Amino acid sequence: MTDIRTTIARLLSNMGSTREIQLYLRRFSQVDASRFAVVKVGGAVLRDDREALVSSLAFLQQVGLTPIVVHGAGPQLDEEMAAAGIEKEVVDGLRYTSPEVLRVVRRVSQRANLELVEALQSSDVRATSILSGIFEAEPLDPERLGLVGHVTRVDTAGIQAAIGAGSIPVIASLGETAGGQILNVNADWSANELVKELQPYKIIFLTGTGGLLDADGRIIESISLSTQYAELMRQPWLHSGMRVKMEQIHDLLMDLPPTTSLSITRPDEMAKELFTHRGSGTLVRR
Ligand code: X2W
Repeated sequence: MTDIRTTIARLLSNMGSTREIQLYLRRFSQVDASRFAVVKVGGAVLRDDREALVSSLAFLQQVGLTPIVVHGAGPQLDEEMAAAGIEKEVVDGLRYTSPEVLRVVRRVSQRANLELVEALQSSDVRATSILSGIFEAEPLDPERLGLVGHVTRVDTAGIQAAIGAGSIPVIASLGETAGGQILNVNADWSANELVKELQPYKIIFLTGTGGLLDADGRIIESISLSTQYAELMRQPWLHSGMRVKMEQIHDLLMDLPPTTSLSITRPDEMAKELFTHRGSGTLVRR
């Protein structure tokens, strides 16, 4: 059973008083509860950090801030494909998806999803598995990428139903065409499309590194896009994966109300990021 007191004790050890946490709770209680936060969970976090993930999601639900979870399963797909002897091909950072790869994608995404939902439920956290019906998609470039999709429409009905029942929606990153063809969608992309549709108060990206790292491997605490983005993009140490991610974050935040912020953090630091001034991880604002 996940213990709310453990999380609060850990928060307090970072603050010294309950004033800060009360301040944030008060602020968050004014936010529309059906769209408090979209939390994107990378496959590596699901695999390596599930206990902390479950306890931090449980904490949010226990204080009445039901998060909306969308997850990937990239490393699990790599492993499963290697075990099946299927060669991985990456085109423009996306996994070439043949019908054979798609079968693995469906199986592995579903398994990763159910494992998280079951872990939440066995910690007495209400959670709803959502494997389809959210992301309408179309093939992006069938010749070069096979069955990779980009999201064309987001249907939030299933999410709202779960939230209304106090249950954490846990959404796999699979798209579906109007004709019913399942497509493989990059989980950062599906999270971004969900964010554009729902316009949540907070966007949280949970990664293994726990933030954007500078040239010395230290976490950059905050980035103001309007004053620091151009400079950041000039840095030679910003490796290509993170560069693409930052470009996407930039475009996303520019499309949203200026009060929206995005945090890149680790599961065990998520409550600290949300409820303390000092935070943790990297906070990105317009
Ligand atoms: C991704 C979907 C999984 C994903 C893939 O096949 O790896 C495409 O590349 P992470 O763990 O969040 O990276 N899709 C089209 O994005 O998982």
